[in-house]
Amino acid sequence: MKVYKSDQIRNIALIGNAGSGKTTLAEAMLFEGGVINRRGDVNSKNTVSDYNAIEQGFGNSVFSSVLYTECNEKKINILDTPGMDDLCGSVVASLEVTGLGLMVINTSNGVEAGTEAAGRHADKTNTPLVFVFNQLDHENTNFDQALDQCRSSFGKKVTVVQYPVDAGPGFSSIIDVLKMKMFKYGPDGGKPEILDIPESEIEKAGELHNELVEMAAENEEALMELYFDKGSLTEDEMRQGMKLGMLQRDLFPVFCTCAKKNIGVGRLLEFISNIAPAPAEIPMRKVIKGREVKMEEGEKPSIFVFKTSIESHVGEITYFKVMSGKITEGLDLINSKNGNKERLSQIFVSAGKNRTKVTEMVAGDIGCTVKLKDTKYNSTLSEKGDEIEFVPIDYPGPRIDIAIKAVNDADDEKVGEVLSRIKYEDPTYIVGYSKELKQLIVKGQGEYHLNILKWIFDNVYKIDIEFKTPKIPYRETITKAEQNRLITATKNNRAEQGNSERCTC
Ligand SMILES: Nc1nc2c(ncn2[C@@H]2O[C@H](COP(=O)(O)OP(=O)(O)OP(=O)(O)O)[C@@H](O)[C@H]2O)c(=O)[nH]1
Ligand SMILES: [Mg+2]
Repeated sequence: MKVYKSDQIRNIALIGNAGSGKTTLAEAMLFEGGVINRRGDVNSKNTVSDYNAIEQGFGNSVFSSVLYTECNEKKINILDTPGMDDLCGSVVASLEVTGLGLMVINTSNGVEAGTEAAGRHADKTNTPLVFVFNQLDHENTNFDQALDQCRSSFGKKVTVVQYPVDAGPGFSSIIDVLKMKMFKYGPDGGKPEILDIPESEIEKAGELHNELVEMAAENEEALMELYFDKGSLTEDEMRQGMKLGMLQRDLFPVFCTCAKKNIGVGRLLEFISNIAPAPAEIPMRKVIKGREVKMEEGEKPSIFVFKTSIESHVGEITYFKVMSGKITEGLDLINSKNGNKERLSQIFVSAGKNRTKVTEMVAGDIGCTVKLKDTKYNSTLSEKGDEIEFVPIDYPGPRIDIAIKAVNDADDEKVGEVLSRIKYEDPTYIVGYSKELKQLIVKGQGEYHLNILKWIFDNVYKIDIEFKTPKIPYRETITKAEQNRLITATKNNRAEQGNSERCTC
């Protein structure tokens, strides 16, 4: 496997409503980059990203998957996140680590609850967005309506770079107003024919091109001057302006795809490889301990762990981003949380469950390792004597709580053990024993989140569990006489305080 330099790396997170097509898009991206030579399908349960048994059981993504592809000599790391809002923990972590969100929209539904929820996470983490208008081959697809809805929810910064010519079941052609060309795809998608814009579309394409030029020029004074002088910008100047606009979250470009038929995916990757910010171009994660770190290859090495997963036959897999310097196989680093030495005996790049060993990895890249002793999500590993701790990921707080119990009393202890593992894989489960209620309480994001927990107990650990409403804690009620006594005592207290204050004046 090739070793990529920092400036050859791009990191993106696929976010959006459940079923909008993120996993299908990821599959097409891997295919386009030559990482796989056959595209799987979520319905056939053979995609690279949804490889967990639970994902195949539920028919949707449950965990974020770490994948990569290649385009124009750049390695594009892709974090495919689940769209169900109950699983938002991995959306937040993925946005914080990648710094660019691809918001996938099902154009037959427009903006959905999950689109808005993902948008809120992107706002909170201050992450730039690219909109991917997907499923343009649907009978009910409606590009204009989806665009209007995105503009009402996300503002006028949602800017058309591409629009479909023939959206609907025979969808094949996209007009690109950055390149001012039409891309026409065959039935199997892939490489398009690049054609001149047809006569009938020239006026519309010209107007949208001008809108895009203005949106790009607005981001830098020099570009604005050029635009006033020449009345236009070159493709490179537009790219420069668009990149600045994206970084400032003033421009959210819109791209068109039919992920299922691999239409528009290659061009989207090309745009990411050309315009998406390199890791050093996004704001550096702050530290809460140690020196200020720069995302540079020449710095001392440090990595930030954003995900832990447990897989049968492998054990614990630790996913990280290299935050500075270069890491190599066999490197010893210190976990700043507990002071333990950890050896990176093997480092891998990951495409779902397939891991490829690499000898080194540089600042900005995303990879994984195995067999660490005691390093979980939110840990920083750095050199001895250069202990650093990055700001932890701000996971969303719980929205519901429930008491959990083994159906068979003999399994009670095992339930506790399993929960303490699961909460490392999904930190939005919070587990604790309430001494007051004498119940084991799980806090989570919602009913779906709890269904997932039940599935894991049933299918992975084969332990029968039941959920119960937490007991209501017993509190003494205050009698009327006692209330009166407390009121009189408070009044006397206040009067005494007032006196003492006056005395000191
Ligand atoms: N017709 C059509 N179907 C699509 C397209 N993209 C995805 N689908 C289908 O939409 C369904 C959901 O696709 P996924 O890729 O699993 O969607 P997702 O966004 O990953 O869903 P979650 O993991 O639940 O968030 C599947 O049946 C796909 O085959 C598309 O461009 N056109
Ligand atoms: Mg998915």
